[in-house]
Amino acid sequence: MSHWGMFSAESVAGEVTAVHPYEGDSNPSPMLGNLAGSVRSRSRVTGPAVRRGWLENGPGPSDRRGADEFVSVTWDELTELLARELRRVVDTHGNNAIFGGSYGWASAGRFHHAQSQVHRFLNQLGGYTKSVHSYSLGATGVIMPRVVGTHWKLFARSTSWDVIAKHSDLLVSFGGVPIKNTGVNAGGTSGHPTLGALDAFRARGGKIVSFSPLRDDVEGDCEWIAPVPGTDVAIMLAVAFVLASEGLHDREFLNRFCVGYERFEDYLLGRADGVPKDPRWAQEISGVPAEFVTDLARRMASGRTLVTVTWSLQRIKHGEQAPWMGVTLAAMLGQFGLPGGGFGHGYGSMNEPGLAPVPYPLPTFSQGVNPVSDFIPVAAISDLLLSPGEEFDYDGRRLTYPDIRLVYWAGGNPFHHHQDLPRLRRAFARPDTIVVHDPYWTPMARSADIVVPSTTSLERNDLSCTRNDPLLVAMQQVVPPFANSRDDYDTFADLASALGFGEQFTEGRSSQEWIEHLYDQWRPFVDADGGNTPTFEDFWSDGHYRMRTEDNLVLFGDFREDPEKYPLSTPSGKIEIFSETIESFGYADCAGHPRWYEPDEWLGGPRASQYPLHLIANQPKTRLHSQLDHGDVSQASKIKGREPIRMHPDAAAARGVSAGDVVRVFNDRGACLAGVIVDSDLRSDVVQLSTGAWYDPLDPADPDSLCVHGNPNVLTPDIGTSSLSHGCTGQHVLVQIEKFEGVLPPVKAFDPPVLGSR
Ligand code: PGD
Repeated sequence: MSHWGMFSAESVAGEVTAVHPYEGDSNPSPMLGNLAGSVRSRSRVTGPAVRRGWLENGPGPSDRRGADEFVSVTWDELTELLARELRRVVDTHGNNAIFGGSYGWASAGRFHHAQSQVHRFLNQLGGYTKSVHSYSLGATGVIMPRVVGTHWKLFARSTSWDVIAKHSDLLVSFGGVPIKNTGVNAGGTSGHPTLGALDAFRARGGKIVSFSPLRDDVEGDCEWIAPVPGTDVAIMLAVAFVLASEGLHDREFLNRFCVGYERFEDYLLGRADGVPKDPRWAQEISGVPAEFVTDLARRMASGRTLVTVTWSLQRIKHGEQAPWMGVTLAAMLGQFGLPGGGFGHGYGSMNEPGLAPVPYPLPTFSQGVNPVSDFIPVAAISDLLLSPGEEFDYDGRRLTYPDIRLVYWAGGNPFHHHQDLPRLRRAFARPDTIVVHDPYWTPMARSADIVVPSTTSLERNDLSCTRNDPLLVAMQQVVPPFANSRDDYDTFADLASALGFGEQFTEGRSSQEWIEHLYDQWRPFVDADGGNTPTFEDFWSDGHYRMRTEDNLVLFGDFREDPEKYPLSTPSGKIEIFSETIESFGYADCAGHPRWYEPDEWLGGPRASQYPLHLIANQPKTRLHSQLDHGDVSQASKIKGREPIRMHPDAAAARGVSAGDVVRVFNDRGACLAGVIVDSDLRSDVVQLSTGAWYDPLDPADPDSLCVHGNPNVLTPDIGTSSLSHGCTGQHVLVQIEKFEGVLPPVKAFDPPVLGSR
């Protein structure tokens, strides 16, 4: 099992040679093609390694990270020096001087999940400064619990695809329903039903209106509207304006199930600020014709309409507003909780939304309790390291960044997920020590002091399942561990033992015994629900167990049926179109109801005169984030070895650029190279460069160096969505582009660093 689907594999001499998708999967992800050849890739870390500067000079801040050579050490040496350094930091600076947020997707698998492993270890060490929420859903994770009482139920208990296919008339999707993203599910998936469901929906006469700068955010038939990027909230407001002014809104629903509509309406109609948010006002901002918006509002009110907002819409400055306004629009239509109507968040952002959930908990490896209370919103990593002692706002609280001395990362790649990489590099020069566990020499591993070689999921046994998939899968080892790599569990078990809590960490179990233990602990939940689970031995030889799923769900169906019995977990128990709580925080960048805020970086602002192209840094089609960028499918998409950038023919012609050329993409934060695809299926002032090409600085010693490979995060702003949630804003950035002339520098991202001897 992988995050991008279930498969069986063939291997020869310790390498995976072929991968076959699960026969029950109707639309397997092409990303599976990256797995063959991945175990013995030249980018693998062959054994424990320590940065020479750290080994020779000891712990301390260093701007040589990412540029220094490494020295091979034995496992015993690694355990000894790492245990000593952890003890030093804890004794001298306290446990909150360790940052163990360690964000990242790592691999599928319930036991060998890298974050669970590192968090359990650090908790037992006495705790660590953690991070909260995710790069995927930083804004949603904070705003939605305040508006509808939850964020995770919006996906895990979303209206199912079957219900949409059967009941919806109109899907108005802000951000489309990008099929490429449904290839992926955190923790794995045994099926990819989205494409089939959309076909069935259309065959019944269902229509899709897709607001997106990119045509292919919906595959197949749809009405494609390409507004100025980042202006969706203005369009939603204009639709709401038409509903309110033509009396098409459902007053009864708003009174019974919502609070604060009147306050919002004062703003919407311009009573509060003298600016009616009508379709003409929205046309000025978004470029979408007022007549279209007026007509759309009437169409939306005349049938069963699902308003969907992709996660990408909240990965932008003021990202809280799009999901909040989406909820408000759906509430005005009064179809919340009706089959095929209401609100959806994340259809096409990951496979999970629209899939039926299992009704019981999953097998879980306990992380224990973190005794340290300090935390950061996950996308504040550079702020944390650069500004110790500084105060910041977050969700109604005033918090302080602790002074971090040691950074511990396992299963993530901040050089993929974080924004403004030149700034991140300066931040990573600050701590005394950086430790990274990864199977590969990712840019993050190269920027570490201590590199711990992990196995991949192909080299170990595990259990996999997710909350919206019917199969519990026996993940069976395909090949032996590569070179001198080890399971993260074994590394932590040895370290815990050297630090005096080995027995507490392992509870006396080997990996295989843990897997069996997790299975046995989980069986009673299933059996109490009428399941009939086999013994572990039988399960392991069968390869999977099929669980019961809750089919034909309707998001908030129970709330609509009986709001007194099933209130939302908000202060009012209702949908909070106006939130007294948020208003009471007094934030200038997130007030008590959804509203239009002008973004910092958009084509309508002054910055566009210098950087006139809006770059969409979206999720890649050919890999998961940065994982297996060296794989066959990802490599086949590169142009002269660079990440592909899509440009409209007009934008290309204006710069004398043709398909297959290499261009320099730049702004005042940084620059990268990329290979050109000319494509008319995007706005002429929009370019698209996906995330995930491994960061490859021309001069590894210079944080401002050109990335020769095409990582858009050298360009993106490191600014939180708002004082409320401080989510990631990496999806959008303004750039300029010019043809790259001269000798092309080689791509060295996948070459391991120099490994010297002592
Ligand atoms: P991955 O490339 O998946 O990226 O960021 P994330 O850090 O999750 O990194 C996972 C790492 O784990 C890989 O290096 C892999 O080799 C390693 N790994 C795999 N298995 C194991 C294991 O068993 N043990 C150990 N120790 N390591 C393992 C993703 C993040 O990026 C996300 S979720 C989103 S949604 C964001 N999206 C955007 C965006 O839209 N635009 C921009 N510009 N930036 C983004 N960044 C965010």
